[in-house]
Amino acid sequence: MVKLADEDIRTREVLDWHGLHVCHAHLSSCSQKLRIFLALKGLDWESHEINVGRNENLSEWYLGINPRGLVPVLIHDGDVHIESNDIIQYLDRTFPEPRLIPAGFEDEVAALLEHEDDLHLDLRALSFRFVFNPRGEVKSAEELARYATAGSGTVGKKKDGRKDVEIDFWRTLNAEGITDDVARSAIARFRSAFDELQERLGQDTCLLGDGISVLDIAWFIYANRLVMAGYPLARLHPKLGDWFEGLAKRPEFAKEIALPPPVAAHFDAGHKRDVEQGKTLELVAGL
Ligand SMILES: N[C@@H](CCC(=O)N[C@@H](CS)C(=O)NCC(=O)O)C(=O)O
Repeated sequence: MVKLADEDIRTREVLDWHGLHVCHAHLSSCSQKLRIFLALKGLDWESHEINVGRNENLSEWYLGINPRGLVPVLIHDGDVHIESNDIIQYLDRTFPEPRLIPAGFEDEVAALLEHEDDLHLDLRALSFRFVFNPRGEVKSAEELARYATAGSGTVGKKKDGRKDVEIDFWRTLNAEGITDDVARSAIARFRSAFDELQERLGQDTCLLGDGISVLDIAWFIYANRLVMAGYPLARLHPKLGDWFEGLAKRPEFAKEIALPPPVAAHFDAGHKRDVEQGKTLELVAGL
């Protein structure tokens, strides 16, 4: 559980925020996961939208809330919680009805969510290569310099190394983009994770039996992003494809994956260019 210590937090106003407040971003996969979770829980929360496209997450103000500069963040009665999977587990314990982590499965779910989080930079790499179609440099050298120095730089009072990993990702993206080799390795890791999930699904409708759990929410969002990137989910993992289609019809899920028309048009333009250049995800990975 990653609840920040008092000295980690520089933006002191949040200590006075009562109730549930969420700092989140529209197309962020971790934010989508948390918003679906909150909707299924029926919890009311106050929204603080952070525009990561404009790098608002790298501002002094936001780094004063989350020293890692990442979304989402939960502020519950002045306590600041970071890391989407920790936030979800915390909320499920704190507001147990309806349970989205079945009793007795807490440790197994925690381990499986950790596996999901381990693939997060792979998801980001594939998103930048095959979905987002960025216009120019995503984060300037100046913004990255501010990222390096703003905020306390500590989590739980200890110097935190996560920000360096993030900065390294953005510098590499600026310098060389997402290469075919990086894309292929990421796709291979997702393919093997999806094979495991399909096995886990067996004849059930959800990943932990027949009721929706946080695992369905988390993997649905990843599967959706991979499908957007052009990964042939239904062809390579037919049962998982059915599971995905079933969840996509539910209103809480459908709402999160709907794209505003201008965003969809921008993503389509990138995909069209990849098709013309013979550089779609399927062709790059030889699927
Ligand atoms: N392990 C973190 C990952 C959070 C993360 O990487 N969030 C992304 C959005 S999904 C982000 O904040 N990216 C910052 C950026 O794009 O500048 C979590 O689960 O909360």
